Amino acid sequence: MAHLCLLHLALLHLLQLCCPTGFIDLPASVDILESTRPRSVVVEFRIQSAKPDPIVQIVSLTPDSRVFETPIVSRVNASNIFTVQIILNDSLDYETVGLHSLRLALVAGGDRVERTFHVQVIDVNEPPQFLFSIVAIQPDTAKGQFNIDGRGGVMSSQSFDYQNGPRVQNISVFENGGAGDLVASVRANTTTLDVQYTFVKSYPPYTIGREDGIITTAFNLDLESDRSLEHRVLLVRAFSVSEGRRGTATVTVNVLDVNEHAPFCVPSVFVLTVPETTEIGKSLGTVMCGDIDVSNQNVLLTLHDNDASLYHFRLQNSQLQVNGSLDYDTAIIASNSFQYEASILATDTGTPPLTTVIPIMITVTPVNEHDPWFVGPFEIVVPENARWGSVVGTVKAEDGDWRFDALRYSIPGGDALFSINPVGGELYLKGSLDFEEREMYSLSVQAVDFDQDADLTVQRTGFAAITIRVQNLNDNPPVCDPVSYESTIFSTRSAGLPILNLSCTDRDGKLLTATITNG
Ligand SMILES: *[C@@H]1O[C@H](CO)[C@@H](O)[C@H](O)[C@H]1NC(C)=O
Ligand SMILES: *[C@@H]1O[C@H](CO)[C@@H](O)[C@H](O)[C@H]1NC(C)=O
Ligand SMILES: *[C@@H]1O[C@H](CO)[C@@H](O)[C@H](O)[C@H]1NC(C)=O
Ligand SMILES: *[C@@H]1O[C@H](CO)[C@@H](O)[C@H](O)[C@H]1NC(C)=O
Ligand SMILES: [Ca+2]
Repeated sequence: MAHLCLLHLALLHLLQLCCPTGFIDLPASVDILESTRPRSVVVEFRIQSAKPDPIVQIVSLTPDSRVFETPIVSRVNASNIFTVQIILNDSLDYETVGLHSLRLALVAGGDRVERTFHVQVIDVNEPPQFLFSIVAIQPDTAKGQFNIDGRGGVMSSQSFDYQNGPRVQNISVFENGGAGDLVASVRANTTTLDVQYTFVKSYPPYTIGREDGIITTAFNLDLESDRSLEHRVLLVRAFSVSEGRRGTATVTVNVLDVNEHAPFCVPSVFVLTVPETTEIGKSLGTVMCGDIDVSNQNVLLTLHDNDASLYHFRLQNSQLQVNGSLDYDTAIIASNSFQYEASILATDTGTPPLTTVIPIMITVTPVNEHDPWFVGPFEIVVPENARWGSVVGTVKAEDGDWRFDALRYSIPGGDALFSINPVGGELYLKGSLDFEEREMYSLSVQAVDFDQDADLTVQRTGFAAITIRVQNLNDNPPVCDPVSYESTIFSTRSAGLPILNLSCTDRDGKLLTATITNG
């Protein structure tokens, strides 16, 4: 029983404790001379693994580079011990990166163990280093003076000494220059002919000419499709195999936005029909604008009127509102098919700014707002001999609604003696007048408007009382009593005695005079 138990423990030990997967003697860090040649072994350490094919990966490397090759794992003997070598892939440069931190993962079957490992680069003073100068090839446009059509590199033309001068060159290029656009030229200050230029690591947007050190864009750099292009730090290395020397320069490339896109707005046009009585402050809609360009996404909205629409609209927080009473009833608006025209300009903040125009076309519909009113005459004098059918006068009414003359005249209930022309307002006599019978008539007339409202059944009426005065004419002869008189008087009749008292009247009521026409 005790033996069995021991055996059992030993098995357990073999299975679980004997050979856990792990790093055996990986140091926390190693020091390595900056002058160490590529292909040299940086570190060799052991791992153990129960599984036959362990692999060791560099999970991450800070700073990111390709300085190290993929670790090489080899089996030592029949045991579970393996050796791992990390080999230098490229030359080191203390001035660029002094410390590389590697995160290593040992993966064996389902097991995974991670460790961090540091490579400390030891500075080797190995003058003369290359002296680099960076020279602008494109027009030497001074910073801040670039403009939209003068595409091209903008940079300091100051050269720098790798050892003593500024370590970073700041280059600016405009976006959308296409593939192959010149960015900068890096040149090693040496007479050696076999200088070659490379990027320390790959920067997909850029390529560098191996022989000439000319950095160009690998594809069209469009900030609108990739914002991260805005700033990129490029490490450029030059090396001479014959001289066994090298140097590194840091080039910061800034991609400047070009204002290529005018703002886009919704709605892109306002076409509305509203009643002329639409109240002030009423919203006609809200404009929403955006801009694709990365550097000028603010959009300013301004309202532009014309003479007819001046002050009638306003913009309040992107909302188009009625600002002044709209009117259907003016000749100006009628001449423009009852349409108010204005526009909203949406302007971005680019240099130079780009603008999108949002046309506004607001058609007003009529509302019958006013009763017609009579302007006179309100008193008409008609000679009593006016003939049947003659025009005794013309009344006139007006209206505040367009069209102002869209009126029809009538006499409510009709009249026995007068009629009116519905269109012209002429009053006709349809009987005869006699001052002696009736001196005055009071006539009620009305004017009814039409076509002054979007709803054609909406009509309004104005009334007036017209006084018609009959003008007296001398149309009746005097009437005397007696009509004839015959009498015999004595010749001795004394003078001065009355013979006859004539009583005469005249219906026209004039002062009468009598004269003896003969005898
Ligand atoms: C296998 O290698 C390890 C490490 O070098 C060593 O300790 C061990 O004795 C070797 N085993 C045999 C069987 O050679
Ligand atoms: C480099 O240039 C860009 C664009 O002109 C500017 O925004 C940035 O501040 C500059 N950086 C340095 C370090 O001069
Ligand atoms: C190039 O190097 C020489 C000496 O090595 C130095 O005198 C010269 O100023 C350098 N030129 C530039 C442009 O840095
Ligand atoms: C709106 O109307 C007021 C007067 O009522 C005027 O002072 C103002 O300028 C108008 N606004 C616009 C944008 O036309
Ligand atoms: Ca009216």
